[in-house]
Amino acid sequence: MSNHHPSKAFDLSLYLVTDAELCAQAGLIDTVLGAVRGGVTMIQLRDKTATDTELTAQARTLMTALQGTGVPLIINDRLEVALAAKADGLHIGQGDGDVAEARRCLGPRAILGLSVENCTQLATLDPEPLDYLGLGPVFATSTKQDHAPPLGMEGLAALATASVLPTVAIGGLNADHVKAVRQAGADGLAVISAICGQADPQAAATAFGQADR
Ligand code: TZP
Ligand code: MG
Repeated sequence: MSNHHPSKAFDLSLYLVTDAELCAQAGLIDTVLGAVRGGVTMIQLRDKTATDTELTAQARTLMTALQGTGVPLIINDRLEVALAAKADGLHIGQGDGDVAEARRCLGPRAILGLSVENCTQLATLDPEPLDYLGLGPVFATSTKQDHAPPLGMEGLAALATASVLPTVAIGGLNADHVKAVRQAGADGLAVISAICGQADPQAAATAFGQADR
């Protein structure tokens, strides 16, 4: 994998981003563990409304639950939470703070990801502190409010091809999109509702692996 910290192993193939509301019924931990049994390779804890204290408690519980699975836990946006919970990494969006500063705080071993929504953002970023890019939204989605204009598969391909970093596609994706996303040149798919919102998160995750052939 062509990142700047070759000792770090991570696999973007199927990247589950959590949503508190969509996970509420099955429970956050059970949703995540089911998804991991179904083949999810990365977890991002994302909750725009929880306090740092609440999110840190959830992150610590998830870190313990994920021990031995080899699946890293990434925290969305909250550097302080990532540090307090000793999570495996942090994912930040455009305007969520300075990437170089985040890297300095987290140290070289943490996985650091950045969301990229268009060619200008890609052309102007410094890849050095980063391990991967999230590219999206590929399609319009109701899961994220006020998202950037959708890229479509062609827009995704343009960004994925131009990126020097590994990439994961996000936004309106489900198991039917596995082939197209791979053909566009992305290393994996990141999903919320295709797994979190489902009655059986393990089966929902498994469907992505079965589509991959
Ligand atoms: N960033 C871009 S789209 C999105 C995020 C967090 C939401 C993806 O949710 P879903 O349900 O997989 O479309
Ligand atoms: Mg953000």
